[in-house]
Amino acid sequence: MIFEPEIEMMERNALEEVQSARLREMVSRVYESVPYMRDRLQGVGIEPSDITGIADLWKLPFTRKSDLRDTYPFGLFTKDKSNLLRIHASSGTTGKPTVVGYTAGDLDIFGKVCARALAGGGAEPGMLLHNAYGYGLFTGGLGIHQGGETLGMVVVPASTGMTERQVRLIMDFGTEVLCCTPSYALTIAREFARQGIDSKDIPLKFALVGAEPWTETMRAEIDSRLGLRSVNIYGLSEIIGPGVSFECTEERHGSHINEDHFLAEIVDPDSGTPLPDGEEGVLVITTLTKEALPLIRYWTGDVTSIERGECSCGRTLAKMAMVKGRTDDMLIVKGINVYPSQIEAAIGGVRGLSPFYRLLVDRSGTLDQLDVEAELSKEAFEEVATEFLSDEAVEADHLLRSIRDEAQRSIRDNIGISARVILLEPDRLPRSEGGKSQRVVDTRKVLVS
Ligand code: DLL
Repeated sequence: MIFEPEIEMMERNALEEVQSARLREMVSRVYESVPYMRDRLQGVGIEPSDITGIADLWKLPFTRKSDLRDTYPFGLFTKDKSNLLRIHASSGTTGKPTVVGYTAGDLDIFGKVCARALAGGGAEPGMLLHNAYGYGLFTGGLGIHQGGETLGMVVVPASTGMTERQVRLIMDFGTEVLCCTPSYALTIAREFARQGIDSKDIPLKFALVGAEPWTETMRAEIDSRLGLRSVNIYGLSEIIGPGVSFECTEERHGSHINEDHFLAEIVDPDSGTPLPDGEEGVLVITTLTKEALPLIRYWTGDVTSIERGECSCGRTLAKMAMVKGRTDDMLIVKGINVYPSQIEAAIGGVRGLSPFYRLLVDRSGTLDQLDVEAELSKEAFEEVATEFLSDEAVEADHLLRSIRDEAQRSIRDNIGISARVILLEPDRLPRSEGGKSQRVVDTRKVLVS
């Protein structure tokens, strides 16, 4: 189902006209009402009249997370805080949190873009939506909640944690749609298995997962363990929250960007130069309709690429590839750039491994060392245990070594880096309780321990 077909299937010329008109209006509004941004634009010699349409976008300067921090809490807002209906904030592991605000109009857009995503993922009015994104300052819980209500779904505001209860509610209510992070979807799947519930008896049909990078291997795992069809949902608080882009269940290949609200570009991470469609770089977004916190060329830090063209679902909205990671999550190991999701993809195809892994980066002397802790799948572990018990320790050892060697080879062949793979028993690594998962422990910066 397409929630707003008149927009989501709009002809590109017409869409670009809408974008240009909205961009002109937005730049003038920001110039008039945000002194910090007026100074920034004047500093690079830009007057609102210089921006006649989307072809002039490149002339505008980037806005970065540091601008939000420097003007904490409300310095980039166009409206006085008494005109807002809601505030969210990102926890911010370092320094001040990033604060974002919404007018009534912004919340209306938030609900609609999330409704578009839910509909794209297979949800329909009247279906039950189990929302296991965190409720609170994080945008995931309330954003998806409002999207569900906007679509006419019955929302179960489960939030995160208490996984046993989540499973019971889904079974008792006969819930069709699940929303949570991909890592939490796997935690929920494990709880279903623990309770002895077979995937074919789980009522769930669709899942919209996002808020952190994930891969096709994880998708296959989520789909088969929960007996559903999962799609990606992407977004960030600064732009609105979830609902910036979403996959359609027809293709599940690229996430449609809600381009009537969010103008997307891909730029070179070093020079900031816009890159052509299909090339990988940093996603930069300009909000076209946001009232409280409009942002000009916001540097998301997320690495992806954009494709335009026909989609079998009928939508004409451009699509962005799965986010590979954030430029600030990128590890440089022995001089080679590595995103955790690349390691995940490289070991994902190795038979005998589960989707759970963790990267440990350390330095001995001047040499970086990358260790990949990877859990064995339950089946492989049982095979090894059976061989040990029946006095076939040599075969067991052989099996473990072959899994390890294949994982190391795959990392070397795919990423060009040598890593030591450490095999763990199932369930040894910390599991997601609903929030974003931490996959990297980098001790290179530790001065004293
Ligand atoms: O994570 C909003 C959200 C909630 C999106 C629920 C999807 C579902 P923030 O906490 O501000 O907002 O974090 C935004 O998370 O810049 C990406 O680095 C990452 N991210 C979000 N969605 C995806 C995704 C929410 N589908 C940051 N794939 C973004 C990969 C994602 N990374």
